[in-house]
Amino acid sequence: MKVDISAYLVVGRENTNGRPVSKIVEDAVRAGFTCVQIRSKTASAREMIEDCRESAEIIAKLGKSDSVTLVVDDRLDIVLACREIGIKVDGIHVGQSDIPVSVCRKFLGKDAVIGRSAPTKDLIDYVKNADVSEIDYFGAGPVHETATKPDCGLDKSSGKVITRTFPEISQLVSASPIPVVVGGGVKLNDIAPLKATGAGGFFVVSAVAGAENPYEEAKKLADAFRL
Ligand code: TZP
Ligand code: MG
Repeated sequence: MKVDISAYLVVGRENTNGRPVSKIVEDAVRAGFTCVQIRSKTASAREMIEDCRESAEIIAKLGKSDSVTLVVDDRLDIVLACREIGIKVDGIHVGQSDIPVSVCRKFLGKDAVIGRSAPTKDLIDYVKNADVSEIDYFGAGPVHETATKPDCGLDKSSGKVITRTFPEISQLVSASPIPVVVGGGVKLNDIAPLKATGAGGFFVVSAVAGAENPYEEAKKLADAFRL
């Protein structure tokens, strides 16, 4: 599947203020989001499968199964289980300490979408030299420190969170042979400068999943990136 990372929602049960994950997915996709990642560090496997099922069904109901990509963070087992029971999950997003890309690719096949988080340290060198033959896009950030993932950008030696400035993101985008989606604390007023860096898209959790009106917030964000 060809992936459109321009407006990318990351969501799990811990991010929705008690609302169903699939309701947030529905609002975001209706508002023009093109990629959805189910990510939870607290949900059980069965709960994650259920969230994938309901999300895939909603994407299908909106007639967007071929244009909106549904991936799971980290959990190759969940992706495989979904596929086994007929739930359309398109791929996986893995970080630096997760299951190797080559293993994901072997199990998921050539048409799967595989995203990879760029590391915190030596970012530019990494994207220049990384083997990207089996990866569809890089994720990078954070733009701001974020309570959603407090260890994002954490430099273990200094204990400080390293955020990415827009000029750094521009450099990163130019150095990367594949598209880069950028997130971490991203809010509406970050979208214009982010777009100006040449990034392929933005990703958000709380700006949409934590919003009182997720549809309206998602629409503002998606429109801002595209206009
Ligand atoms: N990966 C890097 S930062 C992050 C993830 C999943 C969380 C971003 O959350 P928010 O609420 O958009 O700051
Ligand atoms: Mg991970």
